[in-house]
Amino acid sequence: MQMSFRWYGDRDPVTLEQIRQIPGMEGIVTAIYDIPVGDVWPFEKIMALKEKVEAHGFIISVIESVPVHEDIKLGLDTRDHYIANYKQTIRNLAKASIQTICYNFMPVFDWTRTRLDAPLPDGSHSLSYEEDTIKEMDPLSGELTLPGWDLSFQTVELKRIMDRYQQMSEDTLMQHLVYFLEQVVPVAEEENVFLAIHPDDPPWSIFGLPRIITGPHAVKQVLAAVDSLHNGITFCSGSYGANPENDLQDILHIAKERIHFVHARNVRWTGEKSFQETSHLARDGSLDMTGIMKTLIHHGYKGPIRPDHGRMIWGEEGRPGYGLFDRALGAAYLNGIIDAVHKGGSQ
Ligand code: DNO
Repeated sequence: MQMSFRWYGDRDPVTLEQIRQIPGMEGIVTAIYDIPVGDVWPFEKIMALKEKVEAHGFIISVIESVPVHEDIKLGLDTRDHYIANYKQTIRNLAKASIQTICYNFMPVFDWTRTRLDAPLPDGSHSLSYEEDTIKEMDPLSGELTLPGWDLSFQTVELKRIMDRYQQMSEDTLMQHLVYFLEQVVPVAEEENVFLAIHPDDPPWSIFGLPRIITGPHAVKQVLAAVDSLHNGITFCSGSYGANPENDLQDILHIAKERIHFVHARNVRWTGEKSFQETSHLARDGSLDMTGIMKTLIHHGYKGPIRPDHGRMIWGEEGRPGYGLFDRALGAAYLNGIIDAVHKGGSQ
């Protein structure tokens, strides 16, 4: 597996120099953050990012994410224009030898939490989600924003988009995803790029919006809809695992060689549709992190993996979920499991 770390570019308080000192780190997961959603990513900008990452001894293992324009998710007439742009971005990334693209198909909001600094018993804090709180929140009020959200919408526009989604069934949203994939996957095949859809986080409907990438059934459906190795998934343990009904081993088996990227993190279920993020250790949360890693290794998974959200520890301040320290501990833990499984029998 290729151990990787997410880096949010020059404005990230975590630097490439720091990431370099985490043992076993090989790849950087990043994106270009100043291109409006839906525009083509210019080749020159991609190369500038690549050169910066490579100057620090890394490769770009994954682009996370090339965002999908809302018009594609809404199935509007204008979608073909944005799909053509997406194809060109795939071609430009391929020309820069970037092979893996992570994306999601969540309407309007990317990952969502209700608290960014929920205390843990050890004095650290982490991200948490409570369904009761979300029910009382108005996403149009601007009271909550998360790092993955596209904040370029004006409230009026956001309201109009949300209204459109309220009338959309999950089947229709799935059809729009399949329409998109039917167009972009052939380009990914031609360019030898692997597309890896990220699950909805949390994996259920929020704010009355349809959400479709929620569990094993959806994974089966998406993979079968466009049956190509280049149409794959991001296996995100923490997103799928937020729902105790999702059998993570089942998803690993269904997707198997079509897993192109892994996000490894643990959560502790705290109630019905509620959870708190913990350290990566299996014993700290509700997910069998060791079992997940073992299955990936037994399946021969060689692709990129990154420690996902960490707690905030040792007084660090930074991007919620994306500090340096706990993600570095997470990487060390994951590498420990990998080494133990690979070399366990050798002495
Ligand atoms: C959150 C991330 C997500 C993810 C996108 C992928 O920490 O896992 O924002 O990057 O959903 O498109």
